[in-house]
Amino acid sequence: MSSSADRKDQQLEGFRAEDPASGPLTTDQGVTVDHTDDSLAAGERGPTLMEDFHFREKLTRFDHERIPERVVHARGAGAYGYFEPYESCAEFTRAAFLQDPAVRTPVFVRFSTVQGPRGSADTVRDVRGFATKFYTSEGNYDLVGNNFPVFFIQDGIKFPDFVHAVKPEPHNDIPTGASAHDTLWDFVSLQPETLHAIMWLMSDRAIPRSYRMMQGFGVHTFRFVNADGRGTFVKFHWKPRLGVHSLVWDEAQECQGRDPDFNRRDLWDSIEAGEYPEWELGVQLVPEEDEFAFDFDLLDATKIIPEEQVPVRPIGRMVLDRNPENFFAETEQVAFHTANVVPGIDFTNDPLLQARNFSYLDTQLIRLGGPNFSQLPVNRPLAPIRTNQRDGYHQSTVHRGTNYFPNSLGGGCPAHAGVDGEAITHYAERVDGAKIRRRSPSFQDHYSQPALFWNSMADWEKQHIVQAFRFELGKVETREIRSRTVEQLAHVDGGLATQVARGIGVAEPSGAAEAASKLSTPALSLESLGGHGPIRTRRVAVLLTDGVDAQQVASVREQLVAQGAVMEALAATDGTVATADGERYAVDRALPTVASVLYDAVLLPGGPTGTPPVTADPDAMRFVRGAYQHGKPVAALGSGVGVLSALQPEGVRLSTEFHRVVADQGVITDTSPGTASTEFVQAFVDAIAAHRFWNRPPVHG
Ligand code: HDE
Repeated sequence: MSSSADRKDQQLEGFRAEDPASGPLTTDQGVTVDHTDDSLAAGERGPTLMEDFHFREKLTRFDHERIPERVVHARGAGAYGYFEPYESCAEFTRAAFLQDPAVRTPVFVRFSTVQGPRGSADTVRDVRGFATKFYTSEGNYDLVGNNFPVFFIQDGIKFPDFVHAVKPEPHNDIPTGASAHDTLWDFVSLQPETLHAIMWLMSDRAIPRSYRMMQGFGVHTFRFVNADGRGTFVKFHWKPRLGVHSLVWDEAQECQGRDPDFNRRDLWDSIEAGEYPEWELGVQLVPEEDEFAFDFDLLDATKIIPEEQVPVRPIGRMVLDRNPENFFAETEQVAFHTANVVPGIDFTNDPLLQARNFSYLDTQLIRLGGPNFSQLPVNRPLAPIRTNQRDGYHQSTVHRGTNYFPNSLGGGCPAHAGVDGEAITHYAERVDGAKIRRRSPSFQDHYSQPALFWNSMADWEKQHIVQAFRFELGKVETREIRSRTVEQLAHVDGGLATQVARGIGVAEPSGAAEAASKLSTPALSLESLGGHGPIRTRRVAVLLTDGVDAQQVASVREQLVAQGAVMEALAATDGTVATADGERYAVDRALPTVASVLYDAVLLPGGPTGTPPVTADPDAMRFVRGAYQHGKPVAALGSGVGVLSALQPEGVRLSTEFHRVVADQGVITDTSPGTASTEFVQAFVDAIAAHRFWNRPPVHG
């Protein structure tokens, strides 16, 4: 793995390579200018002249650098990669990119938050977008999904209402990137179809540890169509290879200040380091004849299909292995559209999906300034384009020949493919109905699935959900909205509603209703999705001071790095520390520039001469306290254990047994001096793989 300095050098190399032929500076017209540091003026101290075309062009171009940010999902990070199917899916779909395991289809993925503007922080409580563009041989296919499997509303006509409610309040544009405010909860309390997605939003799913450790979902029920024209309902799932992991709320908030780019930096750095994130694509398939076999409607995007009812079948994998070269050109200008489908993938009548099929094209027209955005490199299909569409803003294709059909002058080209063969045909679904503006009665149950979600959570997840509700509703100024929301929660689960009510100073729900469902499904719980995965790319901090036993550090480092973990040496100041054997040990970062929230685990090595004085450094102690508080693995060796002992009065739990490995709730200690034992390293690796230990008592430092 290359060091961050090496990576920076490579990047700069890239910038230099971009330098147009390394020649002299020119105007947009290609005229060479002598310099660009002084504007043309009438005398050294005189007024600037209108005639200075270089100055005017430069400023004008600068003034026009911004395009409107996305109304939602404004803040994003993208990467290129590829998708390959495990085997042919011909039985269900004729989509060319799902036929042959030997065929790799290039992709571009953009991850995003939803509420905040482009400059907002990454680790806010929010849904994450997970949009994938497959550049298939039959044209572009966009799977524009989220990291929740359900959405807040059932019909797209409510989208502007929902988005207005969750966005900053209109009078003062507050809060940025946050849902904890009156208008959102006013809407939620009056629109119970939001409750299922709200449960996800209050869970730790809304604060992912990394985009690389996040599930993705197509949300809607789509339709696969095979070569015989047979349709099968399908729901799409992305599952990360590294397990599903989240932050804790306190940590997420601190991250917003310590590193507002926490998630996008993580994605960028991993790809630069050759640690390519990977997801498995899975599908839940429902034969058409089973359309009405569920106690919810497949067309209702506020519902999941429990995996016990329809298992997720893995069909392929996606690897992201290349960072974009220019954020604006690629990540900002990428244009997704749910209606970008290829033969073999079709829609259903889900009213949310139908609305999206209108909205995304409309959005791109205003955002990218005209109809030719599909000519931008990131949007351009690999499949050949032959249309009679012409002109418009920013047309960069020089079309030749005729531009209408039928024609004889152009040899009848582009010709019609006909309905057989390669052409896409819309699924011939029979439709018959009166024109009405009315929600189907099959969309009316808003409480069973939020209850299913709640029942599926581990105790610590439930606790986090209650705390999140208390935080969010605690920021709501209008008491009536708080009470109304609690009444809604009472329809989901009386216990949940009561616990929330107690934290926000409103009356507990009267005669708390029975739970709306007694069912549960482990597939929803982070407890079952997270633990004991590989430790690849987990960030481990080792806290150093003068007198450290370098051999001891090396004995842990070697094995952790061999398993793909990233280890960074931190000390009070940058530079080096003196080791016990008289050498210098290079420091990666100075403690005041980082915090435990940016790492997954911490190692406290010792030295042969008693407790190293890291206990005297308030930054170091804050670091250890934070890591412990957030449930992260903490390992200490030799006199390094003394650091933990110093925190015992604050509530850090530590069983001091001398000269043996003790692993308890992710705190691994061995007071023996010298190199770490295999047993110690294994216990540390296991703890890092488990990610977090939720059952630690709170500390009060
Ligand atoms: Fe979107 N959504 N959305 N959305 N959405 C946009 O399109 C919209 C919905 C999602 O990285 C916009 O290009 C409507 C569900 C992602 O560029 C806009 C409705 C899901 C992204 C839009 C929905 C999503 C968007 C804004 C209700 C998950 C970011 C900029 C009918 C399945 C894509 C843009 C990227 C972006 C409309 C609901 C996911 C305004 C009308 C459900 C990941 O067109």
